[in-house]
Amino acid sequence: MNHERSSFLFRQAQAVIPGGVNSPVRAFKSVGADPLFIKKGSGSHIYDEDGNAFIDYVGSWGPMIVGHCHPDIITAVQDTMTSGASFGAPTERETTLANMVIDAVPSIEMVRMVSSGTEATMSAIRLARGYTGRDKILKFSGCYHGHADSLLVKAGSGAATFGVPDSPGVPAEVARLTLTAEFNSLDSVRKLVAENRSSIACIIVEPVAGNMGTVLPREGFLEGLREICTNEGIVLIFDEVMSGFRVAYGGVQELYGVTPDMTTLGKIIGGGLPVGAFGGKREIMEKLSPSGGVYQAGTLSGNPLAMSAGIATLNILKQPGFYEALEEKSRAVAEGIAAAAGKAGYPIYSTRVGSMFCAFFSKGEVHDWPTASQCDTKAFAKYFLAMLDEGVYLAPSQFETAFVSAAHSESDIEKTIAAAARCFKLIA
Ligand code: KE4
Repeated sequence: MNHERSSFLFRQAQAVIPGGVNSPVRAFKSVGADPLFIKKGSGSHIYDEDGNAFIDYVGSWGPMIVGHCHPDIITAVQDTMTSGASFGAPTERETTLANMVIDAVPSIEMVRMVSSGTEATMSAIRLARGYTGRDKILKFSGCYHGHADSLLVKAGSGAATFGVPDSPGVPAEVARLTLTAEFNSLDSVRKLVAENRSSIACIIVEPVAGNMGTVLPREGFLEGLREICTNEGIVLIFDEVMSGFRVAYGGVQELYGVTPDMTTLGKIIGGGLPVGAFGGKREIMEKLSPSGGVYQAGTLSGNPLAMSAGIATLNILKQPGFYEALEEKSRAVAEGIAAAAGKAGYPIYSTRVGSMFCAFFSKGEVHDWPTASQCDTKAFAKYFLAMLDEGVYLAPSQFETAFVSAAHSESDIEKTIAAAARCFKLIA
């Protein structure tokens, strides 16, 4: 497959954009290849600058759940554009989308729009700190919540319970306030809570983890977090930037029946335009400026274009049968790939929740970061590049999630499974 123009464009980009990309994971570093420059998308496909076509399982890392260039979204954005992209003043569309989010997400009584998932989680943490008067936060290894300083933190080594920076530029003093537990380990949470009693403002978790590959919560894990937070006066934040409106219209909290105090959203609610949101109990949200003292702001927050794309997207998602049809396609492709791997003599550990799925190159079960990090990333890279040659565009990292859209056809899924069968044979 010819990638000449993409490589030429990548070199041009590298001269003026750090690493040649505006977000690191796009650089294909962990798979050892130049990234493809995408010219256009349509439905379940994307087309690169060399004219190659790909069945797309990245979907812009989650937003494109209805597929690329959906006519309803194009019309909504075009119509809005003719009356103005942004005013920096309230518009009715913001209230319309707010009401749609409130109607959909069990935990949300009030919601604030922002422009990215990072802004949503950063703001939710500040609000939890302002609401509780506490400074520490608790997150989980392997979970990613965007790049705010407090969240680019890993567990301190040895007995140290305080966090250490996970990136240069994050001050040690900031990192010390972030505690890190193990996903699916309530014991690790209880230990940190006991050692930091009455000083933890919030626990933030991806209720279905999507940033170490797709890792499911074990039975009782989310319920246990809910109980700990209720008993300790800790704000429970579900970071559903990826899973919100993805695994169900009401997200993981609808699917698993566990209601957090706050929820962060992004991706799908913007329909491909920049939107993030954080919402929750009225008594917490009313602490936010200008009704309360916790400051948060944004020039383009809730801008009409992004709101119209989000409204159009959610209007498609709430159609009867949308998630049932997506569930069927997602089951077929995830199970088909796993079966192909087994048949080729290269068993993988396959996970899926709704239209989020992952093939872990691991012989054992994956239920947290320590088990996910044992995967054979070299074998994954070979598989990824072989699938790319077959016209299947997966996330360029073992530690990401694949997404199915409503636009994926039966033929797309059959082609994907057949391609996987050939690729697993190559690497077995
Ligand atoms: P953004 O700031 O990238 O909009 O959202 C950050 C974020 C927050 N919470 C969760 C659960 C997320 O998955 C994300 C972003 N996800 C990554 C994909 N692993 C975005 C891709 C990228 O970084 O380019």
